[in-house]
Amino acid sequence: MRRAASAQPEGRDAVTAFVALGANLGDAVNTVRAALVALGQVPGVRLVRSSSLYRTAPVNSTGPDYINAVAKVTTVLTAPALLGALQVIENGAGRERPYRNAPRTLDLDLLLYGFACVASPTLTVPHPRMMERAFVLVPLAEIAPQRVSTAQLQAVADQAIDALA
Ligand code: PH2
Ligand code: MG
Ligand code: MG
Repeated sequence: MRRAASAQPEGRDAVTAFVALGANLGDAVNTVRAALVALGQVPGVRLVRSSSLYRTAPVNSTGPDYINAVAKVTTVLTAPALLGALQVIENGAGRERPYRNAPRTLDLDLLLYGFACVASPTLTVPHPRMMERAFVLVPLAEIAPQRVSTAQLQAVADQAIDALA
């Protein structure tokens, strides 16, 4: 059945997507909180839910502990357009990319875009390393338990992760 024309001005059905947030330079807690607000203010994006903030040790990275979280959004943007919006927010937080997995003021990764699989030179969805990382799976399971299995959580159970009080 076709939707009423006014329900979706862009003419696209909204897709549920999940975004991972991480930061370990500067005031990481405030940066992640501000990024959640900024995400919800992107035209064509609605912030539906955000996980708790978690403190995690760097994984294949260096520097202070990370603050991590996951956000659930609905969006009428395409996956590449959503990725572009995430990069604008990262850059606004002063993100620099001196080398792979360098400590960072803010990292926003597109984890899941509906149930789509995307494999382009600039974007891979589902995120190729998400299943290896407690700092992604634990907050994702908090807000979308149906998207993470018990076995997947078990596989990362050795990685320390603490919800912030
Ligand atoms: N991000 C990385 C590499 N390592 N470790 C933690 N704890 N949290 C992160 O967000 C993180 C990481 C690459 O994006
Ligand atoms: Mg990342
Ligand atoms: Mg990234």
